[in-house]
Amino acid sequence: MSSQSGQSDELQPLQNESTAKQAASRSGISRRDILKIGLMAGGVAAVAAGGPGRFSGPSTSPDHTHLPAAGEPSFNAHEGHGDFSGMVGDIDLTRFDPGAFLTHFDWGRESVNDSGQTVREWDVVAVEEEVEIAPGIFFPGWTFNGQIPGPTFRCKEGELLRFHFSNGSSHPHTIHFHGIHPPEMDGVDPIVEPGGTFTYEFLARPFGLHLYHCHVMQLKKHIHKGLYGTFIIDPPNGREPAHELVMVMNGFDTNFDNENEVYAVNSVAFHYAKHPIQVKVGELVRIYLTNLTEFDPINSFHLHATMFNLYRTGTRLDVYEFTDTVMMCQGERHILEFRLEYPGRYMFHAHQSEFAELGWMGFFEAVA
Ligand SMILES: [Cu+2]
Repeated sequence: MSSQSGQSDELQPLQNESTAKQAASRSGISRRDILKIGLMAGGVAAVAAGGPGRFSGPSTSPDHTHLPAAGEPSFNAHEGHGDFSGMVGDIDLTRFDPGAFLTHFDWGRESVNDSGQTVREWDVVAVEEEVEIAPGIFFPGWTFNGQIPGPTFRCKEGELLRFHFSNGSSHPHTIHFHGIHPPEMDGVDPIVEPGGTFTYEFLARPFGLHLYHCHVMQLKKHIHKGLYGTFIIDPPNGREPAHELVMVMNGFDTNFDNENEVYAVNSVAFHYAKHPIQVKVGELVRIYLTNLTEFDPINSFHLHATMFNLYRTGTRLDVYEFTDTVMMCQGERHILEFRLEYPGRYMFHAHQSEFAELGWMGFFEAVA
C-alpha cells in the first residue's frame, strides 16, 4: 500500500541532493564553515550575488536552496551590529513569527458528543513551503500547515481527539503521535499518498509533553525537512498557572550532506538573541521543550544565572531534578520551570558550543 510510487517519489530529491553535494565539494568549502563565518562575523542577510535573500550560485533543483559556486563568496562580512548574533536584518515576521509561536497553543475545535465526551478536532495538511531560517536564508521545507515547527496541539487527558490529515504535498506522509493509542492510529500504516486523507482518532493519554512527526521512510529526511511539532496533553487538573513557552530544538541541513548548518529553537537562528523573550521578575516560567534535531543524536538546553525544575516527559507532577542543563536525545522532551529573581538578560543556549554558534542561542529578559 505504501506503494512503488511513494518510493520512486523519494528517489528524485536524493539524486538532486547528490548533485548538490558534488557542487558543495567543488566549492572547496563546506556550508558549515561558510555559515559559521557568516553567522558569527555577521552579515548573513547580505548575500554577495544571486538576488536578495538567497544563496548565490548554481541551482541544482528548483526545490532546493542554491549553493555557492567555486570561489564565490556567499556572504558579505560586516562588523557586528551590537546584537550577539551579528546578523543584519530580520526574517519576514508576517510569514512566521517565532515570538508568537512561543505562546501559541492550538486547542482545535471543541465539541461534546452524545455520550458527554469532549471531542477536539483539527485539520492538518502537509504542504511544501520555503521557510526562512535566518534573515535571507530559505530552506525548502516540508511542513504541517505551512510552518516549521508545525502547530502546537493541546488538549486535556481523556478527551477524544480527531486529526483530519490531508496530504497536499508531492510526497507520501503520515502523522505519528507519541502517547498511548491503538496501533492503527499510530501513523506508520497506512501511508497517506499525495492527495490522500486519513483521520487519526484516539483518546488523549497519558498527560505529558509529547510530540508528533511524519513516519514515512526515509525517516530522517521526512523529519529534518520539517514535518514535526509539539503535542501537549494537560493533566486532568491542569498545572500551576505560569508564563508558558514552547521551544522546539531543531536544525537544518541546507546542503543535504546529512549535517545541520543552522541550529535554533523554533527554526530561526538567533531569533531570541535579537528579540529577547520578555518575562516578569519572579513569575513562574514553564517551557515545553522538545528535541526534534535530526542528524545530531544529542541536543541540550542550558540556562544561565539560575536553575530550573525538570519534569521528564511531563508525565509526572513531581520534580525529577533541579539543574541548569539538560541533555536530550532525538525525540525526548521535558518540561522546565523556573523564576528569574533579578532583572536583566539571562542567556540560554545549547551547551554544545558549535550548535550555539550556529544559531541555537537566545536570551530571557526579566523586567520588574
Ligand atoms: Cu513524510
